[in-house]
Amino acid sequence: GSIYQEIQAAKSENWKLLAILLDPDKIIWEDIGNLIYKINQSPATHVFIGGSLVESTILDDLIIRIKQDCTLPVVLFPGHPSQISSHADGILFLSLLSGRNPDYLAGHQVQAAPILKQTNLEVISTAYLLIESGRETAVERVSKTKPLERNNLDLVLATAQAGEMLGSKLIYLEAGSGAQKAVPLEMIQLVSQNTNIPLIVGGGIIDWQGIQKAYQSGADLVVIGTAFEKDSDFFNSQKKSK
Ligand code: 1GP
Repeated sequence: GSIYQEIQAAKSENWKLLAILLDPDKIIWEDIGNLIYKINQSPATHVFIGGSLVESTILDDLIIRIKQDCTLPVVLFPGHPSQISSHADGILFLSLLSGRNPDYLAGHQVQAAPILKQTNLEVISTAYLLIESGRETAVERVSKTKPLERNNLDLVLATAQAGEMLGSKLIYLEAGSGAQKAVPLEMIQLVSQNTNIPLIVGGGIIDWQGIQKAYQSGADLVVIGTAFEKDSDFFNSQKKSK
């Protein structure tokens, strides 16, 4: 089935999903075989590829290489329309609804649409909400938008619900890569209980307990970037020490 159908099925069956996020700018090419091995050993169900900057030119090569040895769906998580590769399986078609920068609400999407039409990528419309997480994150800096305040739960919920009403298929609550504080659990709970589409949560989750708490609060898919990037044995060591 399609990537989205599988995510929907997981939500309705309460199976939890896990994405490892790889930033092409941070890949050490010499180590790629080992990295893919670790992904295959991990509980990940998806590989997300992206980053706020992505200046690297290895995007196509990286995805081709991953797909040689890894059967997980590869989903683009782009920071810019230049970060599209027809070698992936799908793309999160993000609209940064937490901000008011027209480029990130609709401009980049207009740029990307004709490119995506030339590919077979599964395009998954995603309401992307950046949540305040301590210090400024790359998403905030690059998009020149303000995150939603952590304690303004009403505004976060209204934004997520607006995304659903606009036709988004997923909601992504994002604290930002390497965030000091992850998305608050009560926020995950409020949004998951008051929307009907699958919920992705990521940013600043650094241990197994953080992953489990996000799931228990209602996240359907958790994204792990930095923790795995720093230590490709992350999932092994976490499960043993649990
Ligand atoms: C960032 O949500 C992802 O877009 C992952 O964040 O790098 O903090 O795991 P981390």
